[in-house]
Amino acid sequence: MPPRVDGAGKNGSMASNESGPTPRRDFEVSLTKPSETIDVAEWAGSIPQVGGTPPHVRVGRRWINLLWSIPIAVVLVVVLVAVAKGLRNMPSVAHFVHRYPGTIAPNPHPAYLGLPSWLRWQHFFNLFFMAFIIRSGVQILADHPRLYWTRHSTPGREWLRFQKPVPPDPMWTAKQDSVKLPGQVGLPGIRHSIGLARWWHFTFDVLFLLNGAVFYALLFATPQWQRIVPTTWKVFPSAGSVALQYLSLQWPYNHGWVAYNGLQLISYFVTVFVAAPLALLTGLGQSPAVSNRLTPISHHLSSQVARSIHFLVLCWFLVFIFMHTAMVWTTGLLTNLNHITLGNDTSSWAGFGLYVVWMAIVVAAWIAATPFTLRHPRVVQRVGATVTGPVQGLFEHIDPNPRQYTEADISPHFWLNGRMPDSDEFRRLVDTRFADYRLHVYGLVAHPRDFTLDELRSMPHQEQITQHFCIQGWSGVAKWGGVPMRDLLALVEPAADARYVVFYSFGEGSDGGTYYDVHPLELMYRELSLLALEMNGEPLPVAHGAPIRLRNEVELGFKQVKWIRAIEVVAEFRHIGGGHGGYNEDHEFFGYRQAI
Ligand SMILES: Nc1nc2c(c(=O)[nH]1)N[C@H]1C(S)=C(S)[C@@H](COP(=O)(O)O)O[C@H]1N2
Ligand SMILES: [Mo]
Repeated sequence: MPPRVDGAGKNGSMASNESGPTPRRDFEVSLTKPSETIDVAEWAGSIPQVGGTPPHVRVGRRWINLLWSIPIAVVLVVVLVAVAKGLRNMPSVAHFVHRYPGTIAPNPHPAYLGLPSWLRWQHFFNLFFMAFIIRSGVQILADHPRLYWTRHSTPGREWLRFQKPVPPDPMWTAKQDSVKLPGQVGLPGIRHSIGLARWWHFTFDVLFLLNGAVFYALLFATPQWQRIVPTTWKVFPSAGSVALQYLSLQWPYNHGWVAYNGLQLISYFVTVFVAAPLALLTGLGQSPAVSNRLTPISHHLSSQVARSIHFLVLCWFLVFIFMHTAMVWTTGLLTNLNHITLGNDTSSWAGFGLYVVWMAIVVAAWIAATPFTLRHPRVVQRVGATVTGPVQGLFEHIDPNPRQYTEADISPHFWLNGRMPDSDEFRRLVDTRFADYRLHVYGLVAHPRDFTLDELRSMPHQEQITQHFCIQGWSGVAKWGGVPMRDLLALVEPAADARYVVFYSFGEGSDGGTYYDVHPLELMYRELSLLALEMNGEPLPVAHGAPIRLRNEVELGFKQVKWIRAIEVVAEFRHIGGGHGGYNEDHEFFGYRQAI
């Protein structure tokens, strides 16, 4: 559809346009209103609900199906049990177990006994939050079901995948690479639902972290910390002895009311003081704003390494939850449940009753979460943005260092994403090497103007080697060359009430209607905010956004609009498209601010 050139704008920003030489071009008419509920058949451009593969791990050039680990683990356990049973018949081992029975009992001061009510409540909240963090986390992984140890995301070089090898098709996009999870595993459980999954993940992360902060504080304000912080080296032989006792199928005596055994001590300590903080750090390590700023760290521990470790932390939590629950059930279920629910040391059924209620709440919320998300995605988006928006906003203001990467860091493969423009107008522009291309810059500016590519090429030129972070999880380093946004803005002079900049594309989004995205004007003056005309020293390839794409290095990939046809400066964006600040924000419930 040709742009409207009649100046009949609907955002009331006419005043500053009329003074300019170029008539106002209203690209808003080609925007579409998004749906407010999710119809799975039409979701994300009717993406087919196709699943992935069993996990495969790469060893050198070979890919091994991890389902093999199940029979291997069974055989291993049988062998270990046999070995443990044999060992326990040896006098020296019997002596060792006698010397280190498992629990290093502290002074049984009354303050050490049992679990106080704050701890029992926090345990429940923790369990509830973790359930949703894990579910939504797995959903996020499914949007790019590959893990890497380098920042490059090169197909074939991943160490783990839940997807077939990347097909040789040069136009294969990251969106096509996403997989569907079984509905009750992922949250929301449909393909390419990462925008919504992230809101669940981040919202419950904040709750989990607040709960954890209170837990840390109260733990050390009371003697409770002594339950899970080892204070003697004896914890190691004790843990070994306990492991041997379990493996020989003779359970050690359970002193849980008074103190934990060595194995429990170590696993609780690692979970609370290693795994949980590591989850937070590796989560933040995937943020473009954080990673681009903390280059001394992120140069080695790139966002992909952070993502891989984040996944391994998930594995730790899953194993921990499984073992923990198995132990609760097999080492005196009723007493154990009374400890953690009612805080008494009896074997009545009351604690079991409360446990059933707890679990019923978790299961009910688990079952309701997907239907709720599909019916009220806008609510999920709004709540998520309210809870985590302030943090995201804060991260935008960690100024990234320019040119932190070198030519040697440039990624051999840069994934493609998005839907190529397919209009005749664009095809003609490509055929004529964009000779008739004009970049329309208008809105709340003193001097609205159309730029030819040659004019843009003759403007101040900047090069930057930066890392691109797709919301889906892949990343890539490239050298971008072009016109700094601050130089373009200096020419058109935004009005005093200008606050946002809208980038309109030649391309459509996956549900049809023009792809666009909104950025705060303030971020456009950053050193690295660039209209890129070149990629890796060559004219920008069409697939990567020719003739022009945006670079704003503190934000995720979907905000880097490709195939830019117009830039509008506005005071607010509620009236543009669906009003949420961009195409993916409108249609796929992403966040307008995505510095994480
Ligand atoms: N016009 C337009 N721009 C777009 C998109 C799109 O779909 N349409 N996708 C975005 C997303 S999700 C990403 S990750 C990057 C991908 O850029 P690349 O294809 O150069 O890797 O472009 C962004 N810009
Ligand atoms: Mo993306």
